[in-house]
Amino acid sequence: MLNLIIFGPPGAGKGTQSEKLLSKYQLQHISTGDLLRAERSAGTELGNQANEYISKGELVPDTVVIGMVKNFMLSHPEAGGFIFDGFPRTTPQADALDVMLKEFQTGISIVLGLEVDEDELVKRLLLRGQSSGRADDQDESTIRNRFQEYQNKTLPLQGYYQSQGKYHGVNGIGEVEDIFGALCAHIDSL
Ligand code: B4P
Repeated sequence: MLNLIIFGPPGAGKGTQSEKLLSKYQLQHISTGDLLRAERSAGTELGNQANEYISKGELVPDTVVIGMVKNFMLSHPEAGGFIFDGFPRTTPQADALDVMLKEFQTGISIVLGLEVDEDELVKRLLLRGQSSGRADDQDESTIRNRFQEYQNKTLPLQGYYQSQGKYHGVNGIGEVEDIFGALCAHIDSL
């Protein structure tokens, strides 16, 4: 079973590259950002709760996100592998993911980190904000807050996976196809 984490700061291209990877490797896609936005569009209590955090550029509480991922995995027992996009984002989420995958008698195969500098990220997110309607992409101070959250809570996971020999960083600036090629080269060398 191939289980990969696509890792990186907000706007690094996790969603963009996940779409390409999941069709090439026949994986089940879990994007916590997409799941949270779907809950919000459906007007569920979880979605309304999550929106309070997302609109301020803060991470949604671990218990909410972990429960959502667990439900998603349990409802896809046929999956040949998962691509985790935007999850885990904190150490408790990473610990919970290890436990969940053990229950599936599997584990994380590889962590692919998209490395992009902050100025480029701000440009990308503001540009997406013009067309996506995503409020968290439209205000620069909310975007900066997302980076702060990333630095404080998510970046430490890079070391967590490096110490397990699973982290591989890739330059996330350039043509989407070239970045995809670099990610595939790491997967194919497993
Ligand atoms: P997410 O939906 O995960 O979004 P993201 O980090 O903003 O974007 P991503 O990296 O996927 O970028 P994309 O490919 O779209 O999170 C949103 C919010 O949900 C979080 O802030 C948080 O509040 C909450 N949340 C989600 N998961 C959570 C968790 N586990 N725990 C707690 N809270 C959670 O690319 C961005 C833009 O760049 C696009 O417009 C794209 O077209 C462009 N782009 C991509 N690749 C490019 C390239 N090579 N060159 C130029 N542009 C490129």
